[in-house]
Amino acid sequence: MNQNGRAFSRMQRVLGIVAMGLVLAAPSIAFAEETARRPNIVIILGDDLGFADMGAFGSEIKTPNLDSLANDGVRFTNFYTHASCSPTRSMLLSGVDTHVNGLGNMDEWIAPNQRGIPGYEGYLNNQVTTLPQLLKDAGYHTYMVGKWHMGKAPDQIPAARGFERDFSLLDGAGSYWDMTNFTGAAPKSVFTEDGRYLTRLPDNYYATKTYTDKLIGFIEANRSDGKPFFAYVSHQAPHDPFHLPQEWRTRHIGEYDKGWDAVRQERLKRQVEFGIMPADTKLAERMWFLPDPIVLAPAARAILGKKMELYAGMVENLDFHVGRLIDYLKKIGEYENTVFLVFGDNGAEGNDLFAQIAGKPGTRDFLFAAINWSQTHPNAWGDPGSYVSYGPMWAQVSMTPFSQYKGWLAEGGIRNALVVSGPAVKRPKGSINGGLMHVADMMPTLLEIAGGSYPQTLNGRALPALSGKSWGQMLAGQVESPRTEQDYLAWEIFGNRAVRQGNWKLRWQYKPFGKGDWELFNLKADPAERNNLAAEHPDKVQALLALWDSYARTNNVILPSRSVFETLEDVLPQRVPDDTGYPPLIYKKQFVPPKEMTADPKP
Ligand SMILES: [Ca+2]
Repeated sequence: MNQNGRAFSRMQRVLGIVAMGLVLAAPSIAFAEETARRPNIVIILGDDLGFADMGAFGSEIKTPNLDSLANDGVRFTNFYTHASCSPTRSMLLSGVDTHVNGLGNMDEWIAPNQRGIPGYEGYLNNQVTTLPQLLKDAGYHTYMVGKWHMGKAPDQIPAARGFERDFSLLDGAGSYWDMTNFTGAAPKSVFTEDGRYLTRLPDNYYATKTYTDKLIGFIEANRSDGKPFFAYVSHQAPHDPFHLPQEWRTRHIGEYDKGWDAVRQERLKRQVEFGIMPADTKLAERMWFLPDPIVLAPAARAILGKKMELYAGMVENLDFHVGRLIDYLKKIGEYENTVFLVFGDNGAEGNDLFAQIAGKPGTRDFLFAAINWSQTHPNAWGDPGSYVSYGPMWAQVSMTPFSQYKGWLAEGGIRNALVVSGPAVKRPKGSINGGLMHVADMMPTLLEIAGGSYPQTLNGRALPALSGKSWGQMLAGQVESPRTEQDYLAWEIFGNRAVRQGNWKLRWQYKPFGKGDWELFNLKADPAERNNLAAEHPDKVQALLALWDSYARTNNVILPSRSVFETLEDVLPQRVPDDTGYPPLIYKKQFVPPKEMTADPKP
């Protein structure tokens, strides 16, 4: 670019800054006086990455690059997503509640009574606009790599929703090595590159590596024009199937044979040392249908441990490629001027997706899996054609110290680790904050950082109000939370419901993960949701119920007539009744006769 061009683009930036001043009454993220350049924004999303999976959040998994962002920024411990992939992503990119933006239910699980109703389209609908669109309007380059999961039709793909460049997997999951997907009806994953549907994948494709290569290429191609960029790095990793190159499979051999309880205890100990969890935190109950690992034979523990070895490898490989991106940004001098946001999109995956799809012998999809997902030998785990996930025991480890996992509205389904770093963050480097935050807050926060604005109308139609709150003042260190004690958050997915206000949370879940009734928890005293206080605090239950009703009315929540979880009670073993002492059978202690009446057998 010549000198005149540079001067012109500088003038555009100044004009953008002036525009921001008009739009935002009191912008708390003041970049204007410090630097003439607006920061780049990089969102690094780990698919099904758990709260406790980064080293900086207590994991033994080695994530030096993600940890370096945590050390340069702030770790947030009260950050909420939704309980599954596309609902979280829809709020991230629209800033609007799922029941309004089209992901009132996941496309894969829309109930009969939700079909055809606005807000339940199963893709990001046209009632909302998107963060990349508004950032593009504000003068940013907008790039996306990785998983989209919010629609496949030409008007629903990343290129149609504000991304200038993209390399995207449109499906919710699939092979990391090729285009193989999961069902006979939809056997191939669908990819786009710059708005064109791909006929095949690039040579030497491996999802995490290729996404990173593509993104670096996008940034490199435009970097001489001086415009800031927004990159949505929506990694497929570490979502199952655990597919990873050979050299990443063997870094933790035998390390998990000690079993899930021991690893959870170790992670909690580190979380307490770091100050992520309070010193008196107790672990959530081990799910009642899981064995105590010490009762398992060594071979069984080794084979279950190997699944966690592969998961750890997936996370470490993800971290490695994040490190490549960081190194590249440092090399071109953009690292210091980049805001990073790192988080997982929902709780770790403890459900058996593969069994849900292909678990029933005699079905079409069982046959499809037998042909396309046949590499079942442990030595082939990680290869194309293998399908490994790690089960509820290790998902609980990933969500230490919380209860339950992905799909549910217990903390293990919706609370995740968040790191924010970069020029917008004025809090001490490496510090930890417990403010109450939500993924829908990212839209107003990032618009504030970028000097963009949220319009009231789109093509003459009113846009729905943003449901989140900007973190501007909090990142600047002026307040400890974007929310007051009166503000509340609420969720609904698959018929499960929850609301949180202050330290209190009210939750309704299907049996047997819930009671099929409202349960009340004090998350400050009991983050692992061990003690249901509903009977002791009926007034609090009523107050929170009123908030949930208000949320449901405002957002047109339609409880599903069918749920993925509705028959789970018939599938899982019965929970030992809470009422201790019943049935007497399992509480009868060993009868010990009076010692003086005992004798050895007669010869
Ligand atoms: Ca996910």
